[in-house]
Amino acid sequence: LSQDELKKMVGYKSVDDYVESGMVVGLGTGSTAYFAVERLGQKLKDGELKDIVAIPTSVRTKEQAESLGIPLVTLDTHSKLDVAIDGADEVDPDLNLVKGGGGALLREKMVEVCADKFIVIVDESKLCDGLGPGFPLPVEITPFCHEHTLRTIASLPTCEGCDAVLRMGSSSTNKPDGDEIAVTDNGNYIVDLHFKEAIKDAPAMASELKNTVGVVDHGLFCDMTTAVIIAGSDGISSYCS
Ligand code: DER
Repeated sequence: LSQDELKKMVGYKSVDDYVESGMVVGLGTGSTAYFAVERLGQKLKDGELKDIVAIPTSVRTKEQAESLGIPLVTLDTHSKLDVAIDGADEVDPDLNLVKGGGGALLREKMVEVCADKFIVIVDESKLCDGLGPGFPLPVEITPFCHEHTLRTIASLPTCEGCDAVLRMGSSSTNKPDGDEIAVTDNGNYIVDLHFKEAIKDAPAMASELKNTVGVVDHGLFCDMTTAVIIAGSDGISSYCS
């Protein structure tokens, strides 16, 4: 099975297993969440699901959902969701996550902290023993004095030894494909923190980052995951926190 087929398997299964008619659903961002959004649109269209409203976590998910006719609302009118479904860049054994590879971490976290259930959908390549080395940790920062903020982050005790890199090109990929600074949906910049060793204390790093003036939020999603659905070459497995 190709990686895309694995992503489609878990994207579809997450909707089949966790979304019921009448729910308020958070829609994640990225190539795996794309399939969950596709499945939701399909089931609304064929009448299997009714009376769903959804909250997108990025402009591109909003556009995909609109193209599928999924009714959309915001947290301003629906600040409690039944379920949110999203991908991740890394999942550790405690189901803590690194997210933000697609540049959508702020809206994702805002939506996903409001969901009764947060379902993470990944292919097996995202599993790791410790967060960090496998995928750089995205940190969303304000554009004002961003070089100063980048240096401040790099010198934080919990981030010691990291290589802090300003994300260039499009914010949705950390492949620098241009000489422009990447800008998020919220008009902010992203610094990607490259670690050589596994992050020892993710919650401590999370709070230190959050308490740094100029940092808007970061891609550590700790103690948020309800269940992770994993597609691997030997089929689908899921783990609950
Ligand atoms: O940017 C994000 O947080 C995405 O959800 C990312 O973590 C997963 O994207 P993928 O499903 O395209 O790998």
